[in-house]
Amino acid sequence: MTHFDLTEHPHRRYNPLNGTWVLVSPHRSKRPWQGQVEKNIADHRPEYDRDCYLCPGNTRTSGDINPAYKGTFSFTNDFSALMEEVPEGGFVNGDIFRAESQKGICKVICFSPRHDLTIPEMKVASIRKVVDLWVEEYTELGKKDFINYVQIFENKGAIMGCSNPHPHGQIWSQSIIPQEPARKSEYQKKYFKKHGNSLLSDYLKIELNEKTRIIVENEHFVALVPFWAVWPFETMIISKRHIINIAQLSDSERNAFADIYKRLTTKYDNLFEVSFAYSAGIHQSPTDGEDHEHWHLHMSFYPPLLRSATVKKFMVGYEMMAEPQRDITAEFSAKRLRDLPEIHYKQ
Ligand code: H2U
Repeated sequence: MTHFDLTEHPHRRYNPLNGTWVLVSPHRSKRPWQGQVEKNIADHRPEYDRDCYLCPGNTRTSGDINPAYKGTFSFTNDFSALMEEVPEGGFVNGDIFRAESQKGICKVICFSPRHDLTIPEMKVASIRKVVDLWVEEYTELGKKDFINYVQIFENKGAIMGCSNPHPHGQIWSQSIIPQEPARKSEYQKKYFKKHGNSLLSDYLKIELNEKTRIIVENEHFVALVPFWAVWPFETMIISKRHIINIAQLSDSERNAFADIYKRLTTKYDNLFEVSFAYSAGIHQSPTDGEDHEHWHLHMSFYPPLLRSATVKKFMVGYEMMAEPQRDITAEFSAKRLRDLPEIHYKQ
């Protein structure tokens, strides 16, 4: 028997941010594969679409008319999952049945007036306006008494359930801290108490030294495939400085965030030469007024694609019944993304 090798042998990897595990089976990527290798799904969109409910000047389903916006634009979701006016209360029946009422505000944010662009195709200066809007919304929503957590996210691509290709994201804010950020809060807090540093500051030090999982970096941010990634091309953008939320970003950090967001998503598009689908979201400190010095701002990207423009990873079988599993290693995925050009394939 040879020595254990992360690139050869089945193993489990631990996610220190939420205490979960992923099974990694690198030997399986050597098995024969006869799946599709197609690319270039044609996607020609006009700059303005009169049927799009997010384009400037158009009427939404609610009857509201979008302003003739030139940069970014946000509005309260006409079909909000959470609402402001909900009676307090809930339902408890013994230790088994539990329900609790939940208040919140959901917003839609348009990244650009241009219907045909996506983040990797936008200019850094325009993406900077998206970062500014995130900060504004996080701050304003977070100030409200009944809002204790603000989740900023982007669903990109029809396979991720995105209903409209116009570049946009969403913000759901609510009165409790939902389970994923709550777990991340708990694990980061434990780490911070024990080590006196944020978990992601210590993690970044090792990654910046090893370099095997880094895709791109700039003065203030690093984009990498985390050691514990579940999705084949899962990535994270982590701030180099220990900041707990986007409201703490300096002017140059806001520009750097826009820069790395564009560079990472350009690599994504270049991977299979297709507009790369993902769900991405910012994890940061809750807005409940408590002390959150253990939090470290980061943005996670979960793309579903595995081998080509259409071959997707499914979370099925063992993964639904037991725990997540991947074949290609995080290091392999990072190298593939790192080695891609930074110029968008459509240019
Ligand atoms: P997704 O495509 O990422 O699901 O986001 C679009 C959101 O836009 C969706 O949540 C909202 C939907 O509720 N929407 C409006 O608020 N007004 C409309 O006129 C159509 C869709």
